Formats: sequence, structure tokens, C-alpha cells
Amino acid sequence: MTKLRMEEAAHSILARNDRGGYTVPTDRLYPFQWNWDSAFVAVGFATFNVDRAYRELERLIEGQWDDGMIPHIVFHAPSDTYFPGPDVWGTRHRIPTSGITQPPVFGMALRHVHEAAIANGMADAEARTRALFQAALRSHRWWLEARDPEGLGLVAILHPWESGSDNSPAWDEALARVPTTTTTVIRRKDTGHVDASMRPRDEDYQRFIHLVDVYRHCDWDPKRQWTNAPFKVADVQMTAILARATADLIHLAEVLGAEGDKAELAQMHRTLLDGLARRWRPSLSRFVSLDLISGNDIETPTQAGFIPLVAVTLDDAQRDAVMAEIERWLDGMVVGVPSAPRFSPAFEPKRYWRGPVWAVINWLIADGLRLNEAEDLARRIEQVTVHAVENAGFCEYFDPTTGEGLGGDTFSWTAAAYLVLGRRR
Ligand code: 9WN
Repeated sequence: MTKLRMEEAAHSILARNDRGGYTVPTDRLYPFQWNWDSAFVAVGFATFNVDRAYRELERLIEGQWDDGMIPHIVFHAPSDTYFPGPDVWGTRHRIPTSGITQPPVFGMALRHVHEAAIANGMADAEARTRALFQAALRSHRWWLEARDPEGLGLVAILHPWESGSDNSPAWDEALARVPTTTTTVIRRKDTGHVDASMRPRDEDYQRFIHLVDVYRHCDWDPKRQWTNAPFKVADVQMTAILARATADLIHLAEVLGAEGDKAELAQMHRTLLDGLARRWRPSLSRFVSLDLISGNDIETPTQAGFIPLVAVTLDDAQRDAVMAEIERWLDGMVVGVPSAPRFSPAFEPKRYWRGPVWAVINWLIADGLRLNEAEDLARRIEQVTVHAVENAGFCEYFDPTTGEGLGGDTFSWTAAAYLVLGRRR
């Protein structure tokens, strides 16, 4: 297919997954609005329809809680093709939502959408950006208050689903402490859409739902959840995305003339950068997350270790080390960057977040490399991603050893990634 045809195909996937101003990740497997998927999708929309890009973010914010949290799923309309649905979460927002969150790509997306709107001379750009900026600011305040109450400069996830990298091997040790008992009957739907060998195991789901049960019993109160959480990891991927989104909001505060907000965001930004700097491990050539229950570093190699590049300026030695490490992960792969490297005992090239390649992760890694002046490697990763989509289609993720497309197909964020990265060629 030509590049133009591919772009048309990407547009039609976004149109097909549109449910009225918001986009589902893919039909049936994920039939609601997901938080970070929508942020990436908004950037994709901004390449051809800025009004629709704003709409995506505005509809996500309909789910924002009064305390500032933006939930990981907004259940705008019922569907029985996904588990766990609203009845399992038992939250009490104006519209049904889940009770946990996801990486705050929102602030990064808002800056992109705003800049596209200004470039297009859109008349209501400033008013729409201003409203979404305030929503983003409230969510960043929530992050620091609710998820870094001890002031580490690192924000914690209380559920693997919050990381967006659900059953990453990085969570294995911490998740093993979570009981498999649940008070909720588990009725998985995912394995009816996708082969079970690509998905998390039943035991993982029992632990995922145990955590939901615990937090529902805490009435979704952030302080009670923090005290009772059987899983608590200060995640470098999450913290890096929050730090980068904070930098993007600082830029928007300047543009909007919001001086007070800018000072507050600048303070948050310094705190997060200090926190991230402490997580660099020269012996591993990457950043590592911290298990807040055991107090141990999580040294298991996953893509998360490279995501801080989107926020942090590395010194020369760090940059050379990261580049060499990424090259090692790419070695022998048909499509990189794998979510876990082949040399790791946890590597499974087809199973969710334990080896496969995600286009949006490559997008973040490439952005981080470019920010750190590793232009050639950034371009290579972008090109490999674009070719993977051209060869295998707009699927959820790719087997790094073969390039085969896996998981759900006609995937919204893969279409968005293609639109954005395809133009960088
Ligand atoms: C749980 C929608 C989401 C992504 C996540 C991905 C997967 C959900 C699931 O799908 O998670 O949130 O049921 O497996 O891991 O990153 O946002 O695409």
C-alpha cells in the first residue's frame, strides 16, 4: 500500500472506532474510552482534524473525578464485551468510570493539539485549551498528593493496569504478594477475542481483581487506598510521562499567561526530575522503578527503563550508555524496541508486555532519544515502527522476532502512531 493509502486506512480506523466524540481502542476487545489511548489518539487526530482532537480530550475529561483523578476507563455507553465493567468497579462519579488511572499523556497531547490549532488559525483554540489545561493541572496535583504523599519525587501505581503495561515482568515480584482470592466473580472476555497465549494468565487476572476489590472496599478514597495497597510501585515510566507532561503544561501556562500556575508546575517539575535522577543505574544503563513495599529496586529489564528520556536531559556518558543498551535490545530483532529484551529470562515475544513491541512506546522512546540528541537512533526506531505497521497492519502490537501483528486489530493508537511517525520520514 502507498503511504497515502495507509494514511487513509488510519483515518478510517479512527472513524470506525469513533463512538461519538471519543474513540474506543478497538471494537469489542476494548469497547470504552481508555485514558492514555485517547491522549495518543488526539495527537493522531491533530494531524488532520483538530476539532476532533480537542473533542477526544474533552470527552475524556467528562470522566474526571472531583479530586482531579482522570480514570483509566470512562464507560460512556454500556457494552458486555469487556470485563471488568462498571459494576465491578462500583465507583460513584457522575458517569460510570473505573477507579484507577493511567499514564498522564494528556498534558503532552494537549500541547500538541493546541499548537496544531494555532497553526490552523482555529478561532476557539485558546478557550478550549484553557479549559483542558485546568483539568490537566488538577490531575497533576492529584498525582503528587495522592500518589507521592511521602515526597519522593516519584509517583506510584497501585495496580498494574495503571502502568498501561499490565503484566510487565517488572511487576512479577510485587504482584506475587497479592492474593489470588477475590470477592468478585471473574468472567474474562478478552480471551474470547484474542488467543489466550497472548494475554495475561488467569492467575494474573485473579490478582488484578483482588486489587480492585481492596480499593472498592476503601471507597476509592486515595488515603485509605495508599494505606491498604498490597501493590505499590514508584514507576519510572509513569513518573517520566508525568514530568514531561508537566513541562508541556509549563509551556502552555506561559502561552496562556497563567503565571501562578506556571510557578506551581515548575515546582512539580523540579521535584519529579530530582526523583527520576535518583533512579538512574549506571551498571544497568537505564532507570529503575522502586517497589515501595519491599523497598527494593526493580531491576527486571523492561521498556520502562528508557521512558525517562522524554523528560530528562542525560549527560554524555548516560546518553552513550542508553544508546548502546537500546542497540543491544534491538540486536537480532526484526522489529524493536521489545517491551522486554531477548536476553531476559522473562522474554515471551507474543505475550502481553513481556516482549512484544508497541507503536506508542516506540513513539515515546524515539521522542526521548531525539530530545537527547540521539537523532539517528530515534529515526531508525520510527522507521521500523512505520514499516511494521505497513507490513502487518494496524494491530495492537508486534512480535519483535518476526514482525507478526498480534492482539486486537484495527487499533486506534497504532493508527495514530502511524499518522504521526509516518510524517517524520
Ligand atoms: C486494561 C486499551 C488498554 C491499554 C493498556 C493495555 C490494555 C487493558 C486490558 O488495553 O489494558 O486497562 O484489559 O488489557 O495494556 O495499555 O491502554 O488499549
